[in-house]
Amino acid sequence: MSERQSLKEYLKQYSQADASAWHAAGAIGAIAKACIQISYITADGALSASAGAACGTNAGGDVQKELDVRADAIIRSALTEAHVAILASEEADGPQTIDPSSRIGVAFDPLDGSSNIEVNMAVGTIFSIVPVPDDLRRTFRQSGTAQIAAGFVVYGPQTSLVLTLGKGVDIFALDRADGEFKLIRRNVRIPPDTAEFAINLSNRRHWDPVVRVFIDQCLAGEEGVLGKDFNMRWIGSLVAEAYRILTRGGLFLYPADARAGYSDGRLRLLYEAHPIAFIIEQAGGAASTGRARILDLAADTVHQRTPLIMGASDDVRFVENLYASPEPNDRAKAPLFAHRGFFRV
Ligand code: AFP
Repeated sequence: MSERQSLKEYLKQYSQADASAWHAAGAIGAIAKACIQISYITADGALSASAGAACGTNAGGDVQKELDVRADAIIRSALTEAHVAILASEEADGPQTIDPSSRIGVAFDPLDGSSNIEVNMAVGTIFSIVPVPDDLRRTFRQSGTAQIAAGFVVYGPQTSLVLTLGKGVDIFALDRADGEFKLIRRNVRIPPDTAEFAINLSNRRHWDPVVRVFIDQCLAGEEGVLGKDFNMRWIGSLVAEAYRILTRGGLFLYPADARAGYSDGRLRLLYEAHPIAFIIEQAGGAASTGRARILDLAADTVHQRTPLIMGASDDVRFVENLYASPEPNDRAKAPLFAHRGFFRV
């Protein structure tokens, strides 16, 4: 069997492009090495002390698990060794300046989905690599289109790294025989429409009318205006949902809702939605708040939240059209439902 390309060889080729690519390749390599270490700790689960135990709350107000803190420390230490100018993490109040002579900054969620740890479900690490503008303080105030690279690692049955350098999406798997990430899928593409959606249905009473109408149409299946049945998933781990969508297509929705603190949804723009949106778009999908393209947004604060609707491009566009169409209660009869491939009548 031909040797699979290692992440190290892949990054070596990329790093020759220019100074930013060289710095970005160094940061990605450092993050990948840190994630291999995190992968072993998550795999040990309860054997490695109380990894899933709550140990406080982070700056964004989320419950912090012991493993969140450990993962943050591992990645922060790795990036301090790499040539990075400034870091922003879900687990820290504000950005940390490392080496101002570097050309890149890194925003990361060290452990996404950490409420899944104690139930042995997939969790992950998400990262976004951005250029440093003239004013270092504005590094994390740029729109998502400024990103140089983005990726996430899923600690599931397989430890996989999904990566975009701005020219498509490639996937690597951790080869435990030699401790290296190896290329398993090149130029991943997401089908434009789908019959599988992911949303936390328990929040239905809190959603705005558009999301309620849209999901009710999904649930109505063949008998409804959609004209086809759907499958539903909700893993409670953004990286696992994104990986599934990159593998077999689909649509993910974490909309804004009426609960206190959820007026902009739950997910963070800088180190969750921006990197995931970059990857999804690079794979031919779409990522939106329902009213705006995620990558066109710039964060005002490090832990700013955003609604996120991402995956199959035709279906994301359809939800955007629903938001732009007339009164919500007319939406189920909206001409859109009659003319969309997704909603065959
Ligand atoms: P945690 O990191 O606090 O577990 O949150 C995970 C997450 O940000 C994202 O990965 C999931 O898609 C989403 O929250 C799950 O949210 P609900 O628990 O409200 O369903």
